[in-house]
Amino acid sequence: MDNKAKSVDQATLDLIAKACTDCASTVFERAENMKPCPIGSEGSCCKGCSMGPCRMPIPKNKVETPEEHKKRRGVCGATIETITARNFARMVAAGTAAHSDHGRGVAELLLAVSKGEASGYEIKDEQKLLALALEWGVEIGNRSNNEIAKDVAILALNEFGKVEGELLFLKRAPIKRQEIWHREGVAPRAIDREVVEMMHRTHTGVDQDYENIFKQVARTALADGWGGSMIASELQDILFGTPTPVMSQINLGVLKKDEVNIIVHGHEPMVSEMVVAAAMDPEMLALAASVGAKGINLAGMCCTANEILMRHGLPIAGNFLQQEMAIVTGAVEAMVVDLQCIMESLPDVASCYHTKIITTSPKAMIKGAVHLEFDEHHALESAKKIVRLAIENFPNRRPNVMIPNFKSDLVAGFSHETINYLLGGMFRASYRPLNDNIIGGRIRGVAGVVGCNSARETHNAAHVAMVKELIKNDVLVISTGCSAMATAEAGLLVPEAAAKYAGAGLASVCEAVGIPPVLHMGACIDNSRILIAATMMVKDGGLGDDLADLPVAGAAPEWMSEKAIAIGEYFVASGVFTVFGVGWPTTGSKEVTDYLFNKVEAQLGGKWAYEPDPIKAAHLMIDHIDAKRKALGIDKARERVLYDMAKRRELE
Ligand code: BF8
Repeated sequence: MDNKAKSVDQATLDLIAKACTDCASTVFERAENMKPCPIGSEGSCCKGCSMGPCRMPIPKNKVETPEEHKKRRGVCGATIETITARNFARMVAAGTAAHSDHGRGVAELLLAVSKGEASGYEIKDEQKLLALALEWGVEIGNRSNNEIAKDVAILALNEFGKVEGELLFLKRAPIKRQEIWHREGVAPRAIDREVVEMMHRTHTGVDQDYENIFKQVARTALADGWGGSMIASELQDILFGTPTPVMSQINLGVLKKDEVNIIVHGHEPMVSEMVVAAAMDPEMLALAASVGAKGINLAGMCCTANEILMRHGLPIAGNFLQQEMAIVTGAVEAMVVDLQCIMESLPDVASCYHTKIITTSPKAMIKGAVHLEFDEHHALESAKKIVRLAIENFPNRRPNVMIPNFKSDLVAGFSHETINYLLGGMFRASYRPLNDNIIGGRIRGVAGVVGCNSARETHNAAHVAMVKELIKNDVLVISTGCSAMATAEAGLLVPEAAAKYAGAGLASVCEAVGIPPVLHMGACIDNSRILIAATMMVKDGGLGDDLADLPVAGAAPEWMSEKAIAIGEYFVASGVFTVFGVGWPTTGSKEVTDYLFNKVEAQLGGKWAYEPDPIKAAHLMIDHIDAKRKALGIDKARERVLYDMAKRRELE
């Protein structure tokens, strides 16, 4: 691949070139040297036992007869349908496990805080704690926040392994959606149980009916979206604050030449929240000055970046494919990582510079990194150790520093509470104005564009092209994860982007409310916020009585992670049409692929699609939105209602 085709972001291109000069090997180079296995990528390889691996690709250049298809089996007799379904199912189980184990960690921290065993942390959003306590039937009365939080944390932890009943958050969904889950037998019981059962049923010789496997796939993914991820988002808001709009900047140009640069990378905000506090500590600032630095500059990478952006307005250095690039600048004193989406190559890249890679979790160590295990019971002390190590590394900078002069402004912090408030005002917070604008036709529909970068595609290209096409066609975009960062780097996350890129209807609403056409809702676990926002749209009325009735669609145009597959599956199992790009992992079986792309809709209301061209994919979403508008009877032009401030006051 020509270097220019590796990214649409100039900062990244400049650093890819610098990495070559510095002899640092990066993901872009490795992707060129390692072609994807054609059999594995279509899901046709089974390595579930020692009789295989059995490789059963669709015969090339040849139409398979039914007889030949029948014979296409693994040594144990498994059909290609079972094998592709099992492979897909295990991706969903892994993705769900990752998000949910994160959620469990937050619940454990809340419990420790409530018992006074985690100094440095506190309950930042009392309102949200009380609302959740009320929802879960925890007594409030005259009890202290800590007493209430303790009960909430225990109930949250119980969601992972409870013996009876279903997940508590399922009750948040529209009634019709809950009925569909019960009708189809996919309502999740306990989070760990669904993951364990998924792994059991995909073991050799267990579930051998792919449609039955997919029931458990849906149940497992729902245990992520309406379970583990939702617990993580809710409890993080309680502990660290519910996001409200913040301005900040993104891209590698946020690094500073004359300051100690620390990058926090990964997913769980427990570490990064304390590193933020430690970096502001006068003792640390004095230490930085003593080594000749003008200050301490903290920036984020991947979803940890989204967490500290949403709550502190701290800048983002980049998304998934930019993690090595940050080190290649030569200006990063320390990259502090916790969990997930962390490239094992980081210490190797860092060996060409002075950067220290610091691992903090006993669950995720890397050979060649410095391991400073984070102790939540003495969090600030742990964080100071990390910051101190970074500061002491500042004098070791080598001469090969190059910080690209690229960064973009952005506005983030659109939790569903914030959207509610922005649209409806403090006294009548609601999604009514959004629904009215959808019914009236100014906003055509809503798209959730989420997910990763993939080194198999031009970095950020599909995110930016798809989102531009959607907003041009009056589709409001809500975004999370690396996708939100991609569009932020392209300048789409500022209110002015509405006038520049959005269709006239969407632009007029954005202008009246003062929001960008792309709303940053947070990290990947915060896709659960999208589920809640969609539920609120149903509950506010006029757009049907189920999530599947809404003129909405989802997409992950540059996905790479198993977590993305779990997210896509819980979108689908919640009734949402969801389009993925890059590649599709079940193409080894036409029958399974047809089930996911078509047949599943009759059962769950949502379905998958695969379209690598982002513009075509955007139009699949727009066509779906239009079909839903037609079914709702709102496809004809109607009186357009625009709720500006005067109109809102009138209502009040
Ligand atoms: O959880 S979008 S590359 S950083 S998996 Fe990873 Fe994908 Fe980025 Fe966040 Ni989500």
